Amino acid sequence: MAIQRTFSIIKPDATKRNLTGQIVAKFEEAGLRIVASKRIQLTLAQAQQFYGVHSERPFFDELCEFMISEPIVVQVLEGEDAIAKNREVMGATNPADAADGTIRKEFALSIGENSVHGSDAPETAAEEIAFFFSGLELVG
Ligand code: YYY
Ligand code: MG
Repeated sequence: MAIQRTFSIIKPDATKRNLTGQIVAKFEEAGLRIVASKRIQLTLAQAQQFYGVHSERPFFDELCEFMISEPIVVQVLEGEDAIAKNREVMGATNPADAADGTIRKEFALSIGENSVHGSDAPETAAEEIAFFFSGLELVG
């Protein structure tokens, strides 16, 4: 596997509980490098666009309201097989199903308030990075 970049969000439940540093440490311990990082607060329109693929799902409104409820930290992570590695470090969507040592097992509050987002494929990683960052902000 080659060096990849993936997109990550530290979600409102985690920024609110001051867990940003502990979550970043998990990425770095797994060999993922932070090549871009910023703290922002989404508008409702931005949250709806970002999660547009889920617009027909019953949890969509709640998800978007949650994502705008507090600041988030958006990041680009780089490393060997970064997309899969990040998903591994994150753990399963539902913290009840997440493996020991994963971010969601340790920190997530529920399936909705689950502390982190991570891209699921090369195409979505490229789209999500471009949604939040310009090329000049990516410093490898
Ligand atoms: O990629 P991942 O975040 O692990 O899960 P997705 O299936 O893409 O869902 C995105 C997001 O939606 C999830 O992180 C929480 C929320 N969600 C929910 O609130 N309830 C569900 N049953 C499924 C997902
Ligand atoms: Mg997803």
